[in-house]
Amino acid sequence: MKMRSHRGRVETRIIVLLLVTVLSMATDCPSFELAKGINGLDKIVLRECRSRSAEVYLYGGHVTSWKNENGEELLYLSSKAIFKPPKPIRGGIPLCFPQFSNYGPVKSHGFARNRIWELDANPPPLPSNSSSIAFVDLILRPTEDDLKMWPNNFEFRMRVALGSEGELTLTSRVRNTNSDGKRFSFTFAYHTYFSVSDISEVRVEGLETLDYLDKLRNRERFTEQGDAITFESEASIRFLRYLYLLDHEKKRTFVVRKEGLADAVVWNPWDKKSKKKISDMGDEDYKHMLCVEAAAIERPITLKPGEEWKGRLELSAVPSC
Ligand code: TA6
Repeated sequence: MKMRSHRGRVETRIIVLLLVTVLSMATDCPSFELAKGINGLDKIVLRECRSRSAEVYLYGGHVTSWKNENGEELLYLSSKAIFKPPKPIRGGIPLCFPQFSNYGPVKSHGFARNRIWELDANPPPLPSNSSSIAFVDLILRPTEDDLKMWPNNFEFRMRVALGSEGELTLTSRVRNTNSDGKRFSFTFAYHTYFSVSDISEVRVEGLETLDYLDKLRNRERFTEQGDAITFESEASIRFLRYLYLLDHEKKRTFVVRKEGLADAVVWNPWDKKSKKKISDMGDEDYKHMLCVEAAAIERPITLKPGEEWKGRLELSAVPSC
């Protein structure tokens, strides 16, 4: 692999930071800015004039905030979230790569969410979404430790974009840069934590007739019969296709559109698990969050050297009755 020196990386980062700052100052209504987040970690803030915004930490390439035109937060972020590497941030949109959960030899949910990503000054062209108001490009390359865990060279590029209607789009591109002719396979998820009014007031639609695997029933395969699922206990299930998350109390529907991501996971840890096993989550937080994750799990993605995979997630929040 072509490993860049630490000094090279620092210099590139300083140039990119200067460029971003100059561009941000050049407009009355800055579309993005660099800021210090919790515990001094670097974050990028994407904005448009009507209070819509999104925030992404370089730590984990992790989106931690997405706000609508009223400044309301649409993602759940735990008040107990530990913003201290290597602990992943609880809430927002963790990236699971190169492995989802414990489906393989790498640690659960992979290592991308535990790494400091870099700003990508010169990403290869990505067909731009003309409605994007602000976006930022990030890149992750493997560290020596990653290569011990998962011996594959890759470039993982991600664009986070805020659209003119407030939609949030994450586009991931993973390229195999192995120089020894070796293919690699990986699984992936955008582990999105949505903020909901009350878990007993929400339902997920768009799942009828789809097959699913229930992790709480030995990952057995079932076929969904109903037109929606509601929540009364712990849930950890995996579906296909795109989804709608309806929050009746807030009169809001989240639409989850996905490309290149055949699976979806729906997860809520419920009371016992969040109290006993998830120390970085408040005891009652399970009532106000639901993970609806766009993923590629059942059929891992396989890339030959030089090949690239793209997985796109678009989230929008629309009024509903
Ligand atoms: O996506 C669902 C899941 O795999 C659950 O089984 C649960 O463990 C969750 O992710 C959170 O994982 P984490 O490692 O972030 O605590």
